[in-house]
Amino acid sequence: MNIQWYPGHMTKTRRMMEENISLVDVVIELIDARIPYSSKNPEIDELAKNKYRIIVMNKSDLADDRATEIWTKYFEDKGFKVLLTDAKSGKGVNSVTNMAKDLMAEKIARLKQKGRIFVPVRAMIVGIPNVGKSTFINKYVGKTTAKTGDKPGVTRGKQWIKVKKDFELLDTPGILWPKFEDPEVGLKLAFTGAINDDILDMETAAYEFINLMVATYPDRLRERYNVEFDTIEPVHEIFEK
Ligand SMILES: Nc1nc2c(ncn2[C@@H]2O[C@H](COP(=O)(O)OP(=O)(O)OP(=O)(O)O)[C@@H](O)[C@H]2O)c(=O)[nH]1
Ligand SMILES: [Mg+2]
Repeated sequence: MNIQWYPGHMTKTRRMMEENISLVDVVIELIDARIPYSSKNPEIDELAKNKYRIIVMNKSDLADDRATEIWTKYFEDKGFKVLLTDAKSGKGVNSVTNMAKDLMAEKIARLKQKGRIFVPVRAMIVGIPNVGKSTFINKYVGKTTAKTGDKPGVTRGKQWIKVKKDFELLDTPGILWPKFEDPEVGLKLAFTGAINDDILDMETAAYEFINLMVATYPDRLRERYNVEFDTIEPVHEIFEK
């Protein structure tokens, strides 16, 4: 099954990001801790070159801790600052302030030396649809300022949010990229809710999902749906159950 989803509003968002990138020092990219590779938009690196970078592995409450540890190291080795969060409960969210300020420390000191008294930190929050950007911002700010929802495409248009006197965040709509070279990437984005259900053949997607779960976390599938099956059973039989 080959899934591609790149509606027009994503092109528009990308353009908006390019227009606003010069206003920010830090780019905070939220990825889904369950699918760190598939949820990292390869176009962000180009957009955010020359910016301070933070990768937030959100939904870490739903991910496999051991895998999360390995991926954290992977991104740190590539030079990113990495933060693990559960934006729903708020766990880890507040650490982003110090992380951003640490990254900015040298620049702030340099500007202050030149006589600037007030140096605000401005950051852009980016990420795939439904990854939790608006939930993250709401927890961070401590009140509901950004609209959230259990489907992709809730945020429309940009929104500046003043967190503190010296910290501002730009919330953006989720975007994907024009082509998923690897079909597995499209599938994993669909399984985790980054792709609009309307364009999916649900039965085929379910078969693919069962295949993946049987090969990786069969016990979680048994628990979640309260079914018994053997991992060598044909997928349609597990589906029927
Ligand atoms: N379990 C869990 N759920 C989360 C977490 N963060 C967000 N969610 C849920 O994920 C869904 C999407 O959250 P949003 O904040 O609307 O996501 P978004 O990235 O702003 O989505 P778009 O605006 O559509 O791009 C909501 O149902 C949230 O409650 C998390 O860390 N853990
Ligand atoms: Mg949003």
